[in-house]
Amino acid sequence: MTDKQSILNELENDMKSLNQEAAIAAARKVAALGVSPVDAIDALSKGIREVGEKFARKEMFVVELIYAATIMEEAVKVLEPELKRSNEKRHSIGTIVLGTVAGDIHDIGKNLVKIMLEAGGFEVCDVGKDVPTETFVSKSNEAGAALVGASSLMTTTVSVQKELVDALRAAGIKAPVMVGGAAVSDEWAKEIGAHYSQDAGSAVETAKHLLGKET
Ligand code: B1M
Repeated sequence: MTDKQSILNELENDMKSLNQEAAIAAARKVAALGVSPVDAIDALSKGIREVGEKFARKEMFVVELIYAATIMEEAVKVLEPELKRSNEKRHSIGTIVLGTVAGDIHDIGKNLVKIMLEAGGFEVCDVGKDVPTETFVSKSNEAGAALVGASSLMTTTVSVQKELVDALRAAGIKAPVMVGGAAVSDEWAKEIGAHYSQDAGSAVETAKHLLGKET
């Protein structure tokens, strides 16, 4: 196995076993080994999703879920400078208002999407997590959003994305809406008049495509 593959396996396994110290140490080796920070985040994401599955099977407690989130946040902090360096920053392509919908406090994925969009040349107005629909609408107006991005991780909060699309249109805001998050699908996005993006990398491609800014 190559050094690159073994560091990715290490990151995934450190997350699964909730070993913060080892995960941070492995994240620090990523740049030196020439491993893509995006691949490193994918490996951590695989690990944290397995933690989520164990939680769903009642094999882990919520406190362990919280700890996994802390490990993810700390490891992303280590990887973030390299992530930004690996993408050339150009002039702003447009402003994106981005947040996690009301009732949902999951923001790790949304924060990764933000990092990638900024690195891809967008200006991001991050409205945060558990954001009331009215705040999305007012911030979109204020910022002159070219695109609105809404994340949702739970089956119980995806319906808020529809509420958001409807509220934006009712307020006369025509900006396209991009949706994503573990509980979202392409079918759902189409059903509510939005556009689906599966991960942080493809969010940049989708945003550029929606704004007609493909290179
Ligand atoms: Co929670 N949680 N959680 N949780 N959590 C899930 C989502 C769950 C699936 C776990 C499970 O049971 N298997 C489950 C939801 C079940 C359902 O759908 N109904 C769940 C639950 C139930 C809960 C609580 C209710 C638990 C409780 O308190 N009893 C509670 C929710 C409270 C609330 O929101 N009101 C809760 C809390 C938490 C923590 C606080 C402990 C923590 C979040 C910390 C944080 O975000 N700051 C947490 C975590 C870590 C998870 C799991 C394990 C991992 C989520 C994550 O960070 N993934 C998650 C399991 C899972 O997702 N399978 C789970 C890594 C991240 C990089 O991926 O967020 O999918 P993701 O983002 C990706 C893509 O989806 C995409 O790009 C990202 C990067 O590639 N993407 C977009 C995301 N947003 C996008 C937007 C876009 C485009 C792409 O355009 C705008």
